[in-house]
Amino acid sequence: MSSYKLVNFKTLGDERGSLIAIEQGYNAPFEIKRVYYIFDTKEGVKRGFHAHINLKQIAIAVKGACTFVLDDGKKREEVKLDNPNQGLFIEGLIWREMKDFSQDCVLVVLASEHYDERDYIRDYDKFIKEVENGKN
Ligand code: T46
Repeated sequence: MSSYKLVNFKTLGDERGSLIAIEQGYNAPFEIKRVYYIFDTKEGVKRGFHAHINLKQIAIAVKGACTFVLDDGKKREEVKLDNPNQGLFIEGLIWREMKDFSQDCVLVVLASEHYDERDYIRDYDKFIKEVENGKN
């Protein structure tokens, strides 16, 4: 099963400022085994250019903004992340590219599995073949 969607997180704010909590089983629908963050991305840089076979992830621009290009093998869509109360949930065979990082962008990603290069498909033609093989 492959899909992606934007999810909204509740902001717990008071006079001191804002706080968002992400809890496994509540607003994160998978066991969180890994957290990584991408920051100091140089101007004009594009990242990603791969799909995952099994991984589930939630990506949050906790500061600044960036744009995800999401491709399910049939259609391409752009999703801009520019708000810490929004997360992009991605599961399964979705080709992703990231671009238009603002200088201050900090992109935090929660992942369902430990890092494993074998879960990556980094060749677009191979990704399309996997989709056509019905693994999507
Ligand atoms: C994804 C998008 C949104 C590790 O050693 N451990 C890790 O957990 C990760 C994520 C990466 N790495 C190494 C592998 C590469 O040598 O860090 C280097 C950069 O990784 P990569 O080129 O895959 O980074 P992005 O920004 O293209 O993609 C990353 C994630 O890899 C990927 O899962 O969905 O962010």
